[in-house]
Amino acid sequence: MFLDRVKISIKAGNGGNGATSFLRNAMTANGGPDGGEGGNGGSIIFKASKDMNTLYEFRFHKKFVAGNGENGAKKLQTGANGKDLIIKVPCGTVIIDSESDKVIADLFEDGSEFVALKGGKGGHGNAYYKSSIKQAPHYSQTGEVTKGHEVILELKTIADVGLVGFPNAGKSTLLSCISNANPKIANYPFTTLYPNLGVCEVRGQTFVVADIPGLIEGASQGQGLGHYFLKHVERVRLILHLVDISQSDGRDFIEDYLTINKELENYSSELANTPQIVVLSKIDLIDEETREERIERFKKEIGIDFITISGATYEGIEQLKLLTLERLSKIPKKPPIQVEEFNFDKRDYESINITRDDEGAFVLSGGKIDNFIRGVVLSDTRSFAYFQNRLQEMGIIDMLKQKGMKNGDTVKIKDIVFEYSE
Ligand SMILES: Nc1nc2c(ncn2[C@@H]2O[C@H](COP(=O)(O)OP(=O)(O)OP(=O)(O)O)[C@@H](O)[C@H]2O)c(=O)[nH]1
Ligand SMILES: [Mg+2]
Repeated sequence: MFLDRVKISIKAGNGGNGATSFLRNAMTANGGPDGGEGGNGGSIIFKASKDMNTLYEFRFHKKFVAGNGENGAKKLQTGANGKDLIIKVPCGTVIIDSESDKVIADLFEDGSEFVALKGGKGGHGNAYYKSSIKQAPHYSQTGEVTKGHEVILELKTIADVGLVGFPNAGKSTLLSCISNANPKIANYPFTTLYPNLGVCEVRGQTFVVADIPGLIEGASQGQGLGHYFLKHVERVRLILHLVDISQSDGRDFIEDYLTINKELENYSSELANTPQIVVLSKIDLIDEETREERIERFKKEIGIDFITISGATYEGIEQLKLLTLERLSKIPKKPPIQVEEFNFDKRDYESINITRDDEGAFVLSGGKIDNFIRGVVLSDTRSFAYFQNRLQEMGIIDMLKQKGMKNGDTVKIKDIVFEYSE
């Protein structure tokens, strides 16, 4: 079974909590703070692998969660970092953010990596907060909790050459003649159900050929299997357009040629503009006279260069390989899709917003506030005093005053509600 588009969910690991702890042993009755740092969460990383050629592995496995960071502990023990999760995908996998439909990565080269989600930061332990004026902080910071996201993986095959044509035109036969691939060949349409890749070697050089399932009229609109697979032709540099000149399926070969080109055009102008070599196939099935007559017709009605081959007698195969190599040498490789840097959770550590609620209370929100509040465990009056000091230091009290806060006004920060007093 071939699978080339799948939606999966990913989540980076949470950061571990920092610890609140004080050194106590036989020698020290009242030691300093020794709560260690929380470990960072693991990241979600995609990695391209040439050993995979479908997304089949994602058929049942759709949820990917990286390891959480461990909590810090006493004696300044730092929590272990969560394990990164490396998700292997075939080369040519495009990663799309499901919510915005934006392409966020194109894993083109074998071994290339993309960090989709960074693990949550570990929280600071109380030892971190020790200072000359604050000898015994009674608070620590919780780890950053990460959010899950959905992404679509879409495989867009990477090959130098794509074999395109009607079903039964002889594409798979040609692939088996020119490359190491062993595709299924049969005398019925739609034998090939997914792209097969083969490596063709000519004069010490190689190129990759993709055999694409047969196209029919309306393929670009979803007829047959075509539309499904046209995306696998998007990245080829050169199309070998196979046309069954023997007309073994009873259609007119010139009509076939025009129909396929129209489908490529309907799909995208880029496909229509991809260089082609027209390959008139199955010449062994017609006598010389018919052959000449049809070739003349093609020259007259279409008037572009072509090559004739037979996958049965191998006539023309060597010439086709050489011509393909020669043409490829003049066509630059297609680059990966250019993507802007994408950040799922644009981590905002800077913003501070002040609004008033229905009761007139001052409500604080924003990234800087969220990050700050992570550090607040209001377990005792000392940590509340620290909290107030920090509000002062961060300039938040001044900002609130500018917005009209006076003695006795209520201030809300997430779950914390207090009355301001000078
Ligand atoms: N005599 C002769 N038969 C051929 C030639 N090329 C292909 N065939 C036969 O034509 C039939 C179809 O060939 P395939 O290579 O499977 O055709 P295809 O284009 O891959 O077809 P789909 O995968 O269905 O799109 C098979 O029976 C082949 O043996 C040829 O050059 N000469
Ligand atoms: Mg085939």
